[in-house]
Amino acid sequence: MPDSGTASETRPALDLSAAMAETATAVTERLSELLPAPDTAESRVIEAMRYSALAGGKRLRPFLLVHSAALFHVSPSAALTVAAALEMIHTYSLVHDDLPAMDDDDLRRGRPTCHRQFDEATAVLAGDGLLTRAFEVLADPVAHADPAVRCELVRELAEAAGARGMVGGQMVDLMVERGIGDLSMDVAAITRMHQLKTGRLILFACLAGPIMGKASAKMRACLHAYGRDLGLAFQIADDVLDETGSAQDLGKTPGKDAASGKTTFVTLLGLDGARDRARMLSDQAVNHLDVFGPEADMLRAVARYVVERDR
Ligand code: GRG
Repeated sequence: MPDSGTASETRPALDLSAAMAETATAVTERLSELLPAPDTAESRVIEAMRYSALAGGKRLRPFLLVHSAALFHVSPSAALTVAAALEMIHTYSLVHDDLPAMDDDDLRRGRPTCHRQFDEATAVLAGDGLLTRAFEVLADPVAHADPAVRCELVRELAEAAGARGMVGGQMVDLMVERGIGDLSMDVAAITRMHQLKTGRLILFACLAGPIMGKASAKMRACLHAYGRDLGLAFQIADDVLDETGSAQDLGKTPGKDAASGKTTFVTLLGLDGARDRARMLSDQAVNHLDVFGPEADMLRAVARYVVERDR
């Protein structure tokens, strides 16, 4: 008789970094296919879109999307297409965030920012091009055979990226930084701002799979709770890294929050308090996956990575 063992003894070893590298390569290839460089007068804007979208990054959102979709037996190729659309939106937000009118940054993903490499107007257009191309991709049958599912993906992503999501969070962030509207930031207010600015796209990454797999309301609620806690844990870890990370590891300029006197989870909770809060949220995210068996182990592992990462 085979040794029955415990569940954890018989599970195959997880290699999170290999799995993340595999998704990163696959999504970069899909982005390259979805953003072909034309030989026409307007090719400069596509070149700028490709420059930023193919530059790398952790590809965390695609990883979450692909692995939560796998829980519901979604076609891996369709999940990768939706993940590429999401990464286009994420990249557009970074390109626009780096502009002189916003954060005025020189370094992103270890390379000159889009407006430094090209010029400001081209970077605005590249961001616009990525934002709109993402929805064109989601509306295409390659994203999903069922038009009702495509419609739901479009609606969910538009809400996550728009004024009731990431754009709204970015607005509040700028208002606080520039003293517009006299907003004061306590833990509750900063939590809400980051749930919009960073959390909503991460939440979409975790919800797209259950939407594509037509999962039950109960399963959807579990992934929703996981994505919400993970998004906030990710942002708190980002605040910690801004304080402790290096430009080489992060591929962007660290220490900007402290230099500008910005209120962050670190200024409100202290470094140790912020780390504890991020770990607590990551544990809580993992607990929301209790309805799943070992098939959700990659999502459990990435929740730990999000708060222990150094880039
Ligand atoms: C301009 C509409 C608009 C929104 C900008 C996302 C954002 C909103 C600004 C980025 C500024 C920032 C540093 C936010 C903190 C968290 C965050 C989104 C970090 C970047 O995401 P990563 O670490 O980046 O996943 P990579 O390069 O790995 O994809």
